[in-house]
Amino acid sequence: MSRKPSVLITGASGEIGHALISRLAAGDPDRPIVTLDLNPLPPESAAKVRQAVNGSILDTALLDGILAQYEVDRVYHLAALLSTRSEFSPALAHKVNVEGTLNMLEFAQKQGESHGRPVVFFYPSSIAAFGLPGLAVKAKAGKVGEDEYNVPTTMYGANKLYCEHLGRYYARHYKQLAAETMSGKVDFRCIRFPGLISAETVPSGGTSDYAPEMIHAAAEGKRYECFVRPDTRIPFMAMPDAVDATVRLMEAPRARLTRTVYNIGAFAPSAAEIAEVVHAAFPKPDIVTKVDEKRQGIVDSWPADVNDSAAREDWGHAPVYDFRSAFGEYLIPSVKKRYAGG
Ligand code: AKB
Repeated sequence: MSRKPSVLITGASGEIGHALISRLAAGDPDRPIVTLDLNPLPPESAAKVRQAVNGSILDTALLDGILAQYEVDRVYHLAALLSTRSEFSPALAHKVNVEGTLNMLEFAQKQGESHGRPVVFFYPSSIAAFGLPGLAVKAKAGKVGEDEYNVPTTMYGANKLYCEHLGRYYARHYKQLAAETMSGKVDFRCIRFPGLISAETVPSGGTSDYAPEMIHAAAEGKRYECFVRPDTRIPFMAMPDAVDATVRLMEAPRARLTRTVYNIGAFAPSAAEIAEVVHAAFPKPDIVTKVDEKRQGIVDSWPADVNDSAAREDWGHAPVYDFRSAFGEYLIPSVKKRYAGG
């Protein structure tokens, strides 16, 4: 039980959650962190949180229990099924990605009504919310703006795009016909993440995972069959920059924000360029191309890069890592250490 202003992180055992917990615990040690995930938190993360709740965002009774125990005014809703996994289980993806997000928005609304302050709600959307109709259009489109090509071809992308609108509804139009104004309790803020590459966690269920999978396989001395063509290009970001952008957006003064949904970018290498860096960093990596045409089709519908000028102007998005430094200074040294038992 804590009536101190607290943070709730869903999906905290995932790729972003692992890095976010460390950042929030170090940056604001007096704000209790509560996590909710189907999977247990790794011990190093569990040591940094007030309570690690094992359960589902679909369990509204569990959410009501957290509501009664804590005074939450920050929500980082990270729980989701990623794009590849969602294509194998689209109905489950909709339940988790959409109904689960609705549950979390209702949770935030109730919390805001209870303690009277807005609940700042972070929602990670994705470049999967875009849908470019073909490679010629993708090449010509270059850096795509937030409001362009919003025609996703995956269940995950459709889920993310819809939840962007759901969050805007809760923030600005919730129960707009009620006698008393009910909106304004949820301060919804959203980033469309590019492919994220972490040195700390191994990716699971994403279609952009070829980049981190290639690095981790090389570090383990395993063969890697890259499922996209060498010319395939989408935006990527090192996980520390993704977490920095998340915290910057969440801490930005509301008055600075001109949008609820922001693109962010850092670097946009081709699969061949990634393989070249991995070849230079590891002894004899065994990387071969074995295109999975169906997964290739998904990645080809995503933009080659994104226009993130609004994020840079409104709340100072400024990634530290470019392509070379992301691999040379963060990923490769950390992944080598991870598999060397270091
Ligand atoms: C995925 O590949 O599904 C995710 C994403 C691009 O949002 N990493």
